[in-house]
Amino acid sequence: ENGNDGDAGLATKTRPKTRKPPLYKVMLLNDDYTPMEFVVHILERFFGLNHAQAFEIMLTVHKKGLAVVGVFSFEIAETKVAQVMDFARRHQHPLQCTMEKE
Ligand code: NFA
Repeated sequence: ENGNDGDAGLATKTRPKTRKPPLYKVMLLNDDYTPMEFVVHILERFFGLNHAQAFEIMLTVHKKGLAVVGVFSFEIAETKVAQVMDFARRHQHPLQCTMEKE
C-alpha cells in the first residue's frame, strides 16, 4: 500500500501514481469527389469551428492531403470519427476521417 499510515490501511496516499489519458488526433483526408462546401459544413457542425476556420482547414486538407481537425480523448475522438463517417456515407460522399494516437 502506498500510504503514510504504517499499515493501518488508511487511505492516505502521498503520491498517487496518475497517468494523463492519451490524446488522439482526428484527421480528415482529401479525395477528389467530396464537395468543398460539404467539408466546410462538417467542420462547422461536428468540430465547432466558425466558417472562416472551417474553410481554412478544408483548404489545408485539399492542398496537403490531410489535416488534423482536433485533438481529443479516445472516446470523444471515436465519436467524432463515427459522426463524420456516418454523415459522409449518408450523403454518399467518400470523405474519410481517421484518428491516431498523439
Ligand atoms: N478535394 C475536394 C474537391 O476538390 C475537396 C475536399 C477537401 C475533399 C477536403 C475532402 C477533404 N472537391
